[in-house]
Amino acid sequence: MRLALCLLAACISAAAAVQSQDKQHSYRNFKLIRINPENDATLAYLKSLYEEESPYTLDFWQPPSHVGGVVDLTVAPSDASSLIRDLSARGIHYIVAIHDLQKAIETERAVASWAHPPKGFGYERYNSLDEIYNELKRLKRERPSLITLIDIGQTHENRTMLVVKIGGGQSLDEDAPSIWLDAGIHAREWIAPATAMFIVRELVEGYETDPKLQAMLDHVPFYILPVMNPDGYEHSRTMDRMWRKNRRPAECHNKEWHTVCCRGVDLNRNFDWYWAAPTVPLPASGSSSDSCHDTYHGPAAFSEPESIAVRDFLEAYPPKAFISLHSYSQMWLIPFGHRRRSYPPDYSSALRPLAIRATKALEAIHGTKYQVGTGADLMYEASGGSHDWAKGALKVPFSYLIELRPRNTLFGNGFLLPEREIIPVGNETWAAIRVLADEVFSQFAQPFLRGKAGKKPEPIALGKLGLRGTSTEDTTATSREQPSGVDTEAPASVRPTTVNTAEPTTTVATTAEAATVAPTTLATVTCEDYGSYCRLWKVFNLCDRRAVQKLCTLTCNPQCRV
Ligand code: 0X9
Ligand code: ZN
Repeated sequence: MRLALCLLAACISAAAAVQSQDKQHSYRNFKLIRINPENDATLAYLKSLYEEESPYTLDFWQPPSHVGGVVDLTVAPSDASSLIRDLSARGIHYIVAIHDLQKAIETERAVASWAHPPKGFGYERYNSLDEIYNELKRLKRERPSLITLIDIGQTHENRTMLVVKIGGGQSLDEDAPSIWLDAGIHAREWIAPATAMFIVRELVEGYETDPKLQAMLDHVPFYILPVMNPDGYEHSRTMDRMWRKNRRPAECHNKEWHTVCCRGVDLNRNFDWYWAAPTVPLPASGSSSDSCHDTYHGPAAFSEPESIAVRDFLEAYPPKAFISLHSYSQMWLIPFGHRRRSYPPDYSSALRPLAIRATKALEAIHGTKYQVGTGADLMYEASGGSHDWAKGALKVPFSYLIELRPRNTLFGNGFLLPEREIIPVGNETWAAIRVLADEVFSQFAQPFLRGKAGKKPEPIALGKLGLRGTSTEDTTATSREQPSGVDTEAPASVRPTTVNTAEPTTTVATTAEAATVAPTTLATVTCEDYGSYCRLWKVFNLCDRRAVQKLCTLTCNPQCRV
């Protein structure tokens, strides 16, 4: 963690502390140390460096979580030799993955682009916010009926948060099934906005060349927020490559004999899902109350303009799938991440199988392997995350956090993924997201379309739609659902296999899912065609023939039949 310490003797005011950050941060001779904690003592030592005040200037890229879980940390040149001495004295094995972080930063961009930055946007480059927004505006000018740009809010530094809607017509329809994708909630994870832009291009160009994609986008639009933390992203480009948080103005507090002032909130700790909850065992490791910490959760849930803007938009237009792009470690993360062994009721029947299919499609492109599981099981517990909130509070059926390349193996530069990998990452990630989009289309849009086309609609697996009742056609989706309202343990067969999996001893109770998934009676249900635009669950909630006829155009509920 990087602390901005304002020594009383040297500078008294918060302004002075903030000013000290006005110079571009050099990482000359900073080291990236990679450790694979082999025992509890090593883990405890690393946790103490992460959670308590450490004598060294450290920045944890991958915090300590469990024995065998790779820990990446950078250390300032002035502290490197003492830290290394300390590690050696404790018998802790480590590698120096990067000897000069500044050099790695300079080689992250193609040599030519570092020396002579090209003008304008490039899909194979890490672009500035202006370049990204100009590209979105250009696409909109070229295809005004396919693309809608939506300003969803302003940041602390008055930057616009720009969502691009692709497909689904020009108006916003709160009832239409849709897919949300955001990137760049963490400023330094540059591959995420670059991948989001790649997906924008795939959708826009594919609309013209791929009839299946066109049909899908006509009924299931994508809402893409390529840079969720615009202030942080620009700060990371211009001042401090390793900046993570947003740019909330500095908060100062007295600490013994000095004043400490630090800026920024970790937006992925600021959502209202177990916000600021302490982890077990104490003290909190995944979410910090210290404004100087990289995982500072903010003064309250949704205290930040960026998280407020996303919440308000999603509450108005709740999607069927929520995807948040991050880096790094090649993991496809499923809710919930706030506690180990805490899962939504449809974890093993819906969320995980789809994640496995998506990551298989991803692997088929370039052989890139992803781990699948919850962030808490595979990494560390962390509360207040956006994908947990999307699933737990907003009830989005499919919610995921994707940690893109690279994997944290022996080599690999962590957040500094070379520009030459942008296109391969885009291609493989798109293959996975396509699987997800196809699933959303077939579950939430196709049933209506079949009816609309005048064909005899096929019986629908109601359980698959997350509704009461099942069809005789397909009971697999609901047969393993757990009682609603509690977190459940994933069956052993689907538990993450790559983690340290001590047998679960407790089940953590949460307010996870609404009671919409419990199967009731078996019945063959046929659909009546009342049109095309209503969502089935609304029909079911109403279950009033006249209301159904007035509002909705298709129902599969026998009680609502005409
Ligand atoms: O810490 C985060 O917010 C995410 N990792 S990152 O390196 N991109 O910052 C992971 C969050 C996933 N959830 C849990 N690990 N619980
Ligand atoms: Zn991240």
